[in-house]
Amino acid sequence: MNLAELIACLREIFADDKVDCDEVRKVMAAYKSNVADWHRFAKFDPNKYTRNLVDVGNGKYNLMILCWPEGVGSSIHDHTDAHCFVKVLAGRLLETKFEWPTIEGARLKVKERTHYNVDGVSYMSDKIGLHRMENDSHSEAAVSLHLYIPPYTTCNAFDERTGHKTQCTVTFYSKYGQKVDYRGSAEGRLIETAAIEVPTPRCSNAVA
Ligand code: 2CO
Ligand code: FE2
Repeated sequence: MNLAELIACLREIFADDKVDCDEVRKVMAAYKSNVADWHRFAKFDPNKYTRNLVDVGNGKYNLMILCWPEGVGSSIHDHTDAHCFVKVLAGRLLETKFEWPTIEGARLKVKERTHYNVDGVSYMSDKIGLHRMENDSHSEAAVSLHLYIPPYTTCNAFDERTGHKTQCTVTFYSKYGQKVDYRGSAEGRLIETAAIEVPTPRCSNAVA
């Protein structure tokens, strides 16, 4: 299965409104990272992680590629009631899961810390708590594939020491392989658009 075939599978799964998390996880795990599939989406910024949109699945989900320079991590954040699947495509990522804050002003409690290597898949949701993803390597960049169901545009970031919450807007560095220009519009515009070509679904074959 290549990336286009993975997308074909996801679109087939999400033709229905119900999300079967096990099925989604299996499909995400069945795809094996191949740089030839995803390099055109993997656009890095040296100072922050970038979010690069790959597919929106008829508005049901956002599939994106995140690029993590050495030593770069996310804030501690929630996922606005979306299901979140993360698959590592290159390098290694550290996920730290936290409990939701319960005591005002108290330090956030760590639930677990897990490293994910290439092709490892993690699942997260607001039911589980909060998380931070980071590339804690000082010598190797990381790339990951993220699936959010349904898509979201704002989330909350949390201060680790106090649990204090701040709303933030999430944006795309590129869409469909084209860098987004945010000058003059909050939505951003593309210089040109190009969609990924998706083959006829062959989901059952791919997952079997
Ligand atoms: N949720 C973060 C984002 O959408 C990335 S961490 O992995 O879920 O930017
Ligand atoms: Fe996240």
